[in-house]
Amino acid sequence: VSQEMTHIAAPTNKTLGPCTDPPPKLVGPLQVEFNFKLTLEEVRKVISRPLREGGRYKPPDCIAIQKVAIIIPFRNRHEHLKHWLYYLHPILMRQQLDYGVYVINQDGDGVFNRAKLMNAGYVEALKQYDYDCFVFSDVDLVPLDDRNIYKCFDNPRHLAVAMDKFNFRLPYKTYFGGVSSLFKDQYLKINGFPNTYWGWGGEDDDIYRRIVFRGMSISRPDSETGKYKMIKHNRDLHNEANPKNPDKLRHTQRTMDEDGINSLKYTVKQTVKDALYTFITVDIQAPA
Ligand code: UDH
Repeated sequence: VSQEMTHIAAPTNKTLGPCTDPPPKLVGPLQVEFNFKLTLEEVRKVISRPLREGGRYKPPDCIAIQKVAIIIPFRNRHEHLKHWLYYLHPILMRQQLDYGVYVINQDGDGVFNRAKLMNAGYVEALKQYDYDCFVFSDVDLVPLDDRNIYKCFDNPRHLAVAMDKFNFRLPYKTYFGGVSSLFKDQYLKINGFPNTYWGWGGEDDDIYRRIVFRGMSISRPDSETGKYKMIKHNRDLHNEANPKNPDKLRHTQRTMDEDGINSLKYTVKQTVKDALYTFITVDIQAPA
């Protein structure tokens, strides 16, 4: 009897081969606009069928080349998040990634801290799955070409190289803001990101410097593939430019060993698994 049971229960699908590189279903340049309203329910209706709870996906017909956690630092940008989900999920599916979307929501009204939220996202995503690659993305950036693959490379990758707000160019040569990706070992080699950049500015330059000080360089797509459209917005409350941040950059080489993933302290207040994303609210001990 037990043999029969085993036979019946055995999976009928054949073993999957690796996904081809580059992915065969990419279309290249994309039409993206933000001048329409949509509800989360509508996005769920259009997008969520192939997803597993928490915004997880695996290509059904091949083994993905990487397991990618997408980390979004967040507070009070639900309108942007809907657009991001609406555009990114189909792109990430065409890119045939084994991925999950983690929205890391800063609890309370204290000063915002983008890099510390991304550190918390790294830790929390790893509690959910054995990810090997981490993509860190602002919630208001949508790629204009699906050949810009949300995966990791031989060096830390800067993906958002040609944003519309900077006239589709890098604003300066060492810019590392917006969207980036690092393998787990690349991230650990730089002790993760700084936790001490409160308010707007500087943390992306600190991360750039960490990478260079650890002997790595920056991988980038070309400026056609790396085009992005940003959702226009005003400066948020509680994220004012912090005049102390630029000065901190002079000390990165010395401080990076003490300030990073090895000194990260936060608590999880709540985790909610939506169909389209995992929403994790964290207390990062922000100054008022
Ligand atoms: N973020 C939030 N909530 C906040 C602040 C920041 O979710 O209150 C996240 C979000 O993912 C955002 C990212 O952090 O995309 C970066 O923050 P930002 O959008 O404020 O930074 P950016 O440099 O804009 O894109 C700066 C202010 C632009 C004012 C322009 C006025 N014309």
